[in-house]
Amino acid sequence: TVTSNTQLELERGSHSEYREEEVSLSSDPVSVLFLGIDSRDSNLRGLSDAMVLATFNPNEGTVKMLNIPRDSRVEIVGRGTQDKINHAHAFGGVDMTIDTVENFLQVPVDYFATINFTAFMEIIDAFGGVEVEVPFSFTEIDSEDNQGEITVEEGTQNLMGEEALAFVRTRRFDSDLARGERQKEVIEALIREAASLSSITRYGDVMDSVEDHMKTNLSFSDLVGFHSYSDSLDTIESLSFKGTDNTIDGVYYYQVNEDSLAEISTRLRVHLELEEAAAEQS
Ligand code: JXD
Ligand code: MG
Repeated sequence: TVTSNTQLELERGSHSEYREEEVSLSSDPVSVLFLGIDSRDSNLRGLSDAMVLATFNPNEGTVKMLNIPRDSRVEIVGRGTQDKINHAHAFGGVDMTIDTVENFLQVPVDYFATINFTAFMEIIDAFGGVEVEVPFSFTEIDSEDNQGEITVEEGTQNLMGEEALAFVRTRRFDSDLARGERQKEVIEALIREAASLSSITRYGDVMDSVEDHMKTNLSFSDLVGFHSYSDSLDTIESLSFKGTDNTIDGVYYYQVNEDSLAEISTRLRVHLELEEAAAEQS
């Protein structure tokens, strides 16, 4: 059974402060925040260097995914300061991270899944690897930060854990924004796998193997309910913010463009059926 160490209740209780009642992954439009922590050990403390918010609409059978750049300058809810969004996790764990993301986007975060390097590699290996489009050949540090240990070749590749981790971590050949696109590509592949019938028996194995290296408020029955998407899942739309580089007192930040923030917030709220789509312009 899936028990255990991976399950975590949020301080807020059963539902988001941005909702009136509890929702369910199998029957309601919901959001899931995927967090990748830059650590290996089981305490799951550290910076959330990978942040992807996915919204799922079962009425349409559609998914949207937004990467939140880790250097985005936002209000850290509970501290009242402007800081990089990935610092919320170091200050106040997943609770502060969710409060901060909700306040920034004005969108409820219903579920979360937090993993570290160890869990990421175990999940990818349990799924038999992940097929991605590698844009250029590169050599990177491995999961223990040993230099030059991992080489990934350009082209369509099925990457196992170590290589897949290098693929979602590497940024020095392009940028943090570009690796955010790679993170969405990997999550998309995992979502498609998770929706397919053959992987259902693997949920238990995956959840057991990751143990202390993953925390989530998704239950096993939530994951099983996710199969309601298996027939209909054709479009997974990828969303990205527009923004500018901004250095303040020598510290680099990403400044999300306000119009872009408002537009994406509205699109996610419409997808979650929290508001009506604006009438088409004729
Ligand atoms: C050292 C030096 C020096 C210091 C500092 C790094 C450099 C320096 C030398 C060595 C201290 C450092 C750079 C983290 C980057 C990330 C996070 C990735 C984390 C993950 C992967 C997550 C990916 C996803 C997540 C989503 C998936 C899930 C799974 C659950 C989903 C399922 C599907 C089913 C779902 C449903 C049905 C709903 C099961 C949640 C896609 C865990 C992006 C340097 C690099 C790489 N050190 N790093 O080297 O350190 O370098 O080289 O010797 O002492 O000064 O300057 O900066 O760090 O950018 O990246 O390393 O990695 O922290 O911060 O360039 P960085 P880093
Ligand atoms: Mg880091």
